[in-house]
Amino acid sequence: LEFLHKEIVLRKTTQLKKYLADSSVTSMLGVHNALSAKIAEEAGCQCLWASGFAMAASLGVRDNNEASWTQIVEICEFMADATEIPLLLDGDSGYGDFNNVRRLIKKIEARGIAGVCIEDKCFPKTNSFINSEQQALADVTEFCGKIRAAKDTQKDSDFVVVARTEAFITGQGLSEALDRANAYVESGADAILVHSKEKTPVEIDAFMQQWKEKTPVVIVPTTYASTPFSHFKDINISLVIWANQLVRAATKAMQEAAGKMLIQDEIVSLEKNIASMGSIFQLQNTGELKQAEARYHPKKIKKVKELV
Ligand code: SPV
Ligand code: MG
Repeated sequence: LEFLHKEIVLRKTTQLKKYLADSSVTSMLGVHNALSAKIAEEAGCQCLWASGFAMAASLGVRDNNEASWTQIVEICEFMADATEIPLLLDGDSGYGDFNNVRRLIKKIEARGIAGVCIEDKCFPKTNSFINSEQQALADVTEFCGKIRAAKDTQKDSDFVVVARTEAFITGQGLSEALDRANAYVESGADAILVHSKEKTPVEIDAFMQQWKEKTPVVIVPTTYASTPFSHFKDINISLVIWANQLVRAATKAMQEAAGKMLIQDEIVSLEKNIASMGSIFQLQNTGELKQAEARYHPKKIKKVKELV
């Protein structure tokens, strides 16, 4: 029966592809390590965004490809191992040229990552919210080569390659965004991520009005987060990425706690506002190890009991 159950559960790649294809809009939460990934999953999140910004921040470096791609893949491996839901890697500009992209795809597929998003910026990239008008877009032909290289390399036919255009971010406007999106779809992209830093979804609305392709569209409404969620469904968005709110929530909580912990009287009041040790043991699936010990190493349990 266990075998049968395993057969029925969809592969993570297939799950992600379904979220892109179905008519409803799915929220993805941006995560930066396995703990945040697990927390997002337990909150009911259906798929995860391995945020380049958030992973960089958690490593204490900038979102400028200061962490190497193998360091990023290592974090993603922990996230994928800790969760049952698909993980989409923010693969920046692909960490180099088409050949680096091929190697990336080979390695992330082997580690259970369901898809990658590659953006049309140059290496090393800069976060979209920093001096964005001065950022150069990648050459279209060269970027299309990266998308084709990714699609030709994947072994699992459902592995997802999202092409992200920064045309709006760099101030290039609608026709550039559309031309690029069309070229990326022709090169095999499974979805287009169109990014905007406007306070309202004006650019996204304009893009969606013209976007006649059936290819799913992904957005990151960090600056236009106050838009009613139903609007995204109305304009046929497939995935909405809440990219950085979890790392920001964690940062503020830790800043507040750290400040209080240095004042002795505050430690007691802090206790009721922080996660219990038990809840962290649960996130680590500590109970499973106890069960495994009973099954595979019962003598160990006996020994521990004798000691106490
Ligand atoms: C990320 O989460 O790293 C992103 C989204 O790429 S953004 O920071 O908005 O560019
Ligand atoms: Mg990023």
